[in-house]
Order: sequence, then structure tokens, then C-alpha cells
Amino acid sequence: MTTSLAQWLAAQNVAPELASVVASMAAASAEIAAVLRLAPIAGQTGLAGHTNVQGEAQKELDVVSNDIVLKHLSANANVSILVSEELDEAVHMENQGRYMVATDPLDGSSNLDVNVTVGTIFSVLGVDPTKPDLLQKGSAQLAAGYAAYGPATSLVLTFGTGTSVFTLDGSGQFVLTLDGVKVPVASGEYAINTARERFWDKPTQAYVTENVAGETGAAGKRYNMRWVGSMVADIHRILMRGGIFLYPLDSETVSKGGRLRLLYEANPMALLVEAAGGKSTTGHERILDVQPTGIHQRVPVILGSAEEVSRVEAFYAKA
Ligand code: AHM
Ligand code: MG
Repeated sequence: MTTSLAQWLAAQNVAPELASVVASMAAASAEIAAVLRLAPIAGQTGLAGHTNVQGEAQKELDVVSNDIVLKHLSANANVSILVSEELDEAVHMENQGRYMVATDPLDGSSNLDVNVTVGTIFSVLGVDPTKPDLLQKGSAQLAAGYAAYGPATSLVLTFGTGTSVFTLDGSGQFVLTLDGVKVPVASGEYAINTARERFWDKPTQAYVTENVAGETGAAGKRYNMRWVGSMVADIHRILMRGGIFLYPLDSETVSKGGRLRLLYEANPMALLVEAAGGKSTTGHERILDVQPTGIHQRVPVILGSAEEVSRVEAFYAKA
């Protein structure tokens, strides 16, 4: 017997209004999946011709995905605020909804023209619609998730305890395929853009040097490196079979605070990984404890298998 997302949501011990926000993001993801599947035929994988607030060239599908998310959330009276990577300012909806969504509607979009997995990442927070606090710590998240548009479309969700995986079926419905995901505590795989080695901080350089030394170094075991360059794909692999993802602070991104965004990339991924028994850190503190200072704030991101994250933390503690 299969369990649909709707059945699973109804069985969770959460407010129906909160469940409805997650259901809206699932519906948006199913619609984005359908667009992506046919995008090369529709000639939609190229640039949109403008840049977003972060100064990055927007792809046509970044804009299309953002519009799809906005459409689904505007239709849900429980959502009063939307923060999106693709929108300079937060969108204040015309209702008294008690939830806010922060999203990267299409993460990894530089991979679109080569048909590599991309995804939609989202975070759900509670707000007072009369005076919404947009800058809450990740530990305040009520739900988080991502859709990974790979060979199958996966939807990975947490309400803070336990992480579950759903798969999109042929009729556009998500079906539960894995409950209670556990990130293996130990792993021999790490994910980092090694072309940036000369920019990395000392603790990251020392950690990766030890991994490269393998069984002949202090780590005493052999490592493999994997980097898709699409956070959703890299984190999905780590959730499924362990490993560690690093986008540390480096000398090129230090002035911006890092590469990846706190509200809609680092926080939701950290909640999903921690709810599955993994760990997350900036190197200096737990990602979920970082106090945001801006909606598009960036942070260093290190997360995954608990033992590996602890090893990296030890290098930072020594530095
Ligand atoms: P995006 O939100 O503009 O797609 O950028 C985020 C992406 C992540 O998916 C990925 O982990 C990282 O950027 C890749 O960075 P790099 O170009 O250094 O490989
Ligand atoms: Mg992104």
C-alpha cells in the first residue's frame, strides 16, 4: 500500500495550516518538474537577460520557477510573506496568514543546459502578520524541504523531527518512498569545489589535505570527492548515503559572508540534515543558531555526516 503526501501530512502532528503551506510547495514543485522535463524542447534553458539582487544572471527558468512558487503561495491564505532568491524584497501577501516561506525556487540553475539535477529549496517560519519578523534563526523553522529534479523527482521534507522522502508519480502526486532518513554517522565522501583551494581558510585546507592523504594520513582512511555543483543534488546524495558538503568562507567570498544564502539554502538544508541525525556548522557555530541580519545574507556552510562535521569543527577549534 502506498502513502500519498496528503495522507502523510494529515497523519503528522502539525497544524493543518502549516501542512497546507508544505502542500502548496509540493504542488509548486510538481509544476516546476513538469516544466523542466520539457524545457529543452521549449528552448527555455537559456538566460532571462537580467540579473537578480545578488548580481547573478537569471535563467529564464529561475524566473518561471519563481513565478510558479509565487502563484501557489499567493493562493494559500496561510502564507503572508515570501522571501525568494529571485526577488530583491520580501513579498507581503494581502492576507493575515501566519506563515512565511523563504525559497530558492531553482537552485543550481547553471546546470540546466547540461541536464543535471537542480532543485527547489524552501523553509517555513511562523510570523505575526501585523509585525512579521523576517530575520528569525534557522532553529525557529517549522518545516523545511527541497525538491530534487533528477532521474526521479524527489521531495524531501521535515517538520524538525525526522526527514522523509517522497517521489513524484506519473499522475503528478507525491508518494512516500522513505520515512525516517538517517544520515550515516561516518563516511568517506566529501563535496567541495576544490578549484577554490587557494582561497580557502586554513581549517578547510588542513581538513581536505588530510582527506587527500587518505589511509597514509592522520585520517587513516581513504576518501572520495564528489561535486555536482548543484547543492540539492550534493545534499541529496549525502542524506541518502552519507558524506559532507562544504562551502566554507574563503578569501574571495569573505566580504559577502560566504557563497550560499542563509534563509533559503543553508537553514533548510541544515534542518533536514540535523533531523536525519547529521550535523551542520559554519565552522564556528551551528548554522541554525546564526542570527540573520538580512534576507539575502550569506554564510559558510558545512553539513552532513556527524563524524566528518566534527572532524572539520576540530580543525576550526585548533585554528
Ligand atoms: P545558485 O543559487 O545561483 O544556483 O547558486 C548556488 C549553487 C549551489 O547549488 C552549489 O552548491 C553552488 O552554487 C556551486 O558553486 P560553484 O559554482 O562554486 O561550484
Ligand atoms: Mg541557490
